[in-house]
Amino acid sequence: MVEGQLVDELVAKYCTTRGYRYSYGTAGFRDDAGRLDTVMFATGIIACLRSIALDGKPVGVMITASHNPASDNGVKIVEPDGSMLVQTWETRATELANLISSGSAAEIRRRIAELVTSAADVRPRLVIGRDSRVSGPHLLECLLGSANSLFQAQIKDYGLVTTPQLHYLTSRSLSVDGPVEEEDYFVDFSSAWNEITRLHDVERLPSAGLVVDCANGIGGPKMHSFIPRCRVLSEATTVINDNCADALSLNRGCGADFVKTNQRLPDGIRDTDGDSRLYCSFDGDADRVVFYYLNEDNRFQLLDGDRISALFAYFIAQLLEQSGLRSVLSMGVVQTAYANGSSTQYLQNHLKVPVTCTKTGVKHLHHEAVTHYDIGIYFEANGHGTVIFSDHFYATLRTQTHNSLATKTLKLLPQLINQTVGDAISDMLGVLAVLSILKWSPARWANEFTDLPNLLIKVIVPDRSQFITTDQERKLISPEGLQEKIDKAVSKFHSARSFVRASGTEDAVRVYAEAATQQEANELSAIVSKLVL
Ligand code: NG1
Ligand code: ZN
Repeated sequence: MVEGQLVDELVAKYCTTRGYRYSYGTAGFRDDAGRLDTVMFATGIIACLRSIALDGKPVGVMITASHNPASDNGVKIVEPDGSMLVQTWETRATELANLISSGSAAEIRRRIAELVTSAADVRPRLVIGRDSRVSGPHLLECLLGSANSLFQAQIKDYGLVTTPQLHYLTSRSLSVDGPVEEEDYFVDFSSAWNEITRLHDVERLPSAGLVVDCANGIGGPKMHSFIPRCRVLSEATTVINDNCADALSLNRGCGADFVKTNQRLPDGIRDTDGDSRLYCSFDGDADRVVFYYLNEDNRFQLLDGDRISALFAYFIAQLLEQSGLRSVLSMGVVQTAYANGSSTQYLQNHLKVPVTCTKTGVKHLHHEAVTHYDIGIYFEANGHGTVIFSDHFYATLRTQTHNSLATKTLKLLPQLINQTVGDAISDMLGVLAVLSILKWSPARWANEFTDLPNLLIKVIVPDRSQFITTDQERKLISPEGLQEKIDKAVSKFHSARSFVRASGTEDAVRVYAEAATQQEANELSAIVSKLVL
């Protein structure tokens, strides 16, 4: 039985940000860091209850606001297998955070007592990590306030880690008896890289070096720990924007989101640097990556999530063909409506690979990939994604007695790719391995197809909840009549497409427009943006 007085004391101490409305969205809770104390306290309770409901299995908690400005923060809960929190529990998290935020002292006391006493007599286990934001330690304290005082949880705090490291370490804590350390992450992925590059006699990258922009986030120090363990890369890689001690520089003028949204080089790279190098940018918590290079005219060329999907699909289809497994193992790509139309055409018509479209948010893409394919490749255009391999994939490869180079490579790929969630470091290794094996320069990779010109912008509207979509967010059903107007606008342009949806992470709607020329895409975007206001 929990003492009412204890609850009162804890709420008074840790829940200082009351009176706000919170929502556990696509990326967990995310807000200005100064508004999150109550959310963290509530998340401590929900994470412990989730672990108890799963018989004390380790549940992950990551404190991060990814690519958002340095003044924001957030938190998300990770299932013991490393996947995102199941949806029914997201609702519970939202309800509890709002009750503690806005309920009376008596209501809060009653609800928390109910939750704690109805839980089975199991000691919960939490695996915790945070990105480099200065608000992290304080928010962690609020989370521990409930997890320790109400549940006496068993806690493994990994301190500063990337989001994908936390997912990986959570799933390892489930599958391994004994201690799991951050070192395991470094060893597992660097060993896979060293093995696959040795197998293919890779001695150099197919570009004059690699430059990695770490968004001045937690990816910087992690890359410095990781890269020296990787053959070839240790000599070929330069890490920039790695100053996570300068809190305010996080995601500012650099990082995957900046590069993708502005379609330009980040701070720290000049267009006079054109020297056939391959560049990539991580976001603030290193779960996204986009690549780029400077072409012969020193012009910036982006290689985004659509390109990464296409590269993996091309390479794995070739391996399946070579090992005679193309008809035995199903492979498909999952995209969102933001995928460039050319990439979808390329996959379906050129590579003959099935493509499915889902709602925005990696949990939707992940679910689709797991449900439909033995090899499910999914990337959002912004560079967030991974490749996942089914039990049938592993079982099939175990029965392959003739180990050709292609079969050996297929066996190694799942070890190189962090399957729990999109991971900038591991996705980067995957891309570099494929490019090195194929001996493809960045320009050769870009040559596979030409993107349709497009524009993605944010429009601030009075109430974004009015914008309700259907058909995987490609069509609006509310506000009434708006979709018909958008369709009419689209019909005036060539090879055009446009859709509008409310952002799940910002108070705005997003307008996407694509057309045969950049001018047409811009014009279409301007027309649709006016329509939504
Ligand atoms: P919203 O704000 O719902 O569009 C953005 C990204 C998503 C995803 C989430 C989580 C775009 C268009 N949207 O979602 O792909 O990454 O953030 O971080 O890039
Ligand atoms: Zn991120």
